[in-house]
Amino acid sequence: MTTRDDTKTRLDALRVEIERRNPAQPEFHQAVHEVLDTLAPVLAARPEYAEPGLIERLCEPERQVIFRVPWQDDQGRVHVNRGFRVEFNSALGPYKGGLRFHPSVNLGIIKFLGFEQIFKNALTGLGIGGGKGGSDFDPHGRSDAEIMRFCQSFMTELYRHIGEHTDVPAGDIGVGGREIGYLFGQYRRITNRWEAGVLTGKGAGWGGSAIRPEATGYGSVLFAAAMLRERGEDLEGQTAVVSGSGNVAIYTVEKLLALGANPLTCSDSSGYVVDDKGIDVELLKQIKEVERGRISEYAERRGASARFVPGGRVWEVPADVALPSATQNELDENDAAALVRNGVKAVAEGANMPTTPEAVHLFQRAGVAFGPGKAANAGGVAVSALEMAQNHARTAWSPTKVEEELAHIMSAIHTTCHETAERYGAPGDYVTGANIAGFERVADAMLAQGVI
Ligand code: NDP
Ligand code: 2IT
Repeated sequence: MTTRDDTKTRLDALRVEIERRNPAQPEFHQAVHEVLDTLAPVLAARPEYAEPGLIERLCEPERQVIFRVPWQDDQGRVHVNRGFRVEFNSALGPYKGGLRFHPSVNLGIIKFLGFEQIFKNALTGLGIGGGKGGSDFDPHGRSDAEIMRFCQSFMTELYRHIGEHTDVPAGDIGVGGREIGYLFGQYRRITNRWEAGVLTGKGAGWGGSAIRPEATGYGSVLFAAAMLRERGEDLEGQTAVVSGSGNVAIYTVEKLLALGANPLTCSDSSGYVVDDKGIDVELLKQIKEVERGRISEYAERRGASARFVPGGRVWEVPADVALPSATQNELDENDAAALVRNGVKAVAEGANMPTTPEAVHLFQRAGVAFGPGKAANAGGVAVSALEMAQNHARTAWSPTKVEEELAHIMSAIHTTCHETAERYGAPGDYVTGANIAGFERVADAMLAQGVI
């Protein structure tokens, strides 16, 4: 019989082996460790999951593509970026996951994101596998024409690896509706196919789903509300700190306001704004979505209630709820200690892996409800899967219908994580609940489909 000690020894050995075979990929190691650290109870209880090679297969991408992306700027200078697509696991459906354009992108970052995506996508209950891609291209300060040429060059290679039944990319940092438009145009041109389901996050008039832009932020607020409700509290009337000011942060702020909470902050890589009256979401959208400006402009235009703190971190602002919605490892142990000191009750990760492992443990020890990204931010990819369903049926659902579906999916994810954590002896631990519940679904499919 396999004991928990045997399982732990095996998982520890696997961690060491994964570090050895994937050198210089700290974010990938971090994401894998976080999952492996929580699997011992399920491997001990369900011997079929301890089958040799299952976890090893899960931690090795099915396919990794790296390619050159040459493009010309407006002055005619040639730039060479690197493109990535990591097709991690397709046991549950076509690879599904976003594209990130940011100078920090490298293979390790894309692998961490693709690995997380497997479990997140499993938690949605929909038929989507896990993948991720992107480029070290920096879109900041680039003209529309430069962005278009870059996207066209990127798709000129990527098109041969994707397809509605194979791999379906979407947006992430630096990739929103504009970029998806240019990518889709080039795919259509090269393939001469109107294959709407090859990308999600498309425009409303040409195959996009209602509520896809809003879905990640709305979903993470719904997840925070569900965690609070579990503790007999209501989100209404609570103050919130939100980081980031991109797609996820904007619709997090919008949903907080809609549910009667008070979002006090948002940020970008230059610093943060705090607004004593609560963030004005229309002004935020104007500056960030329409003008593509900097967050300091919000404080300049908002008046006396708001100020800009250059270089600061939103976590120093006291609040009841925290929603990190910018990037990985943006909330460390010191930030967590400050939030706990100031009485934070719940943290829901809108971003992927924004909280360092030390900070997660600190929240859990302090009894703060902690919703990991693979559960809390799954609303975005869930509505992407609904977009694929609409494309397949050549139909378009109303915003009301999509929003109802999203609310239903987020509530089901919360319940699944909560119940799974309890079942495996970790009540209230949403990290364990999310990892085990996602793992069970993928592992069952992998076992049924044989050693491939
Ligand atoms: P956007 O590009 O729209 O916005 C990103 C925001 O985060 C910007 O405010 C940006 O500031 C800030 N940011 C990015 N990188 C850094 C950094 N290294 N340091 C400081 N600030 C940074 O991206 P999204 O809102 O789409 O994505 C935010 C997070 O949510 C990511 O972790 C993403 O993986 C995750 N996510 C996104 C989903 C989606 O559907 N879009 C779905 C699920 C998760 P600046 O402009 O100054 O760089
Ligand atoms: O991290 C994520 O879940 C996303 N960036 C969204 C992926 C998607 O396919 O919609």
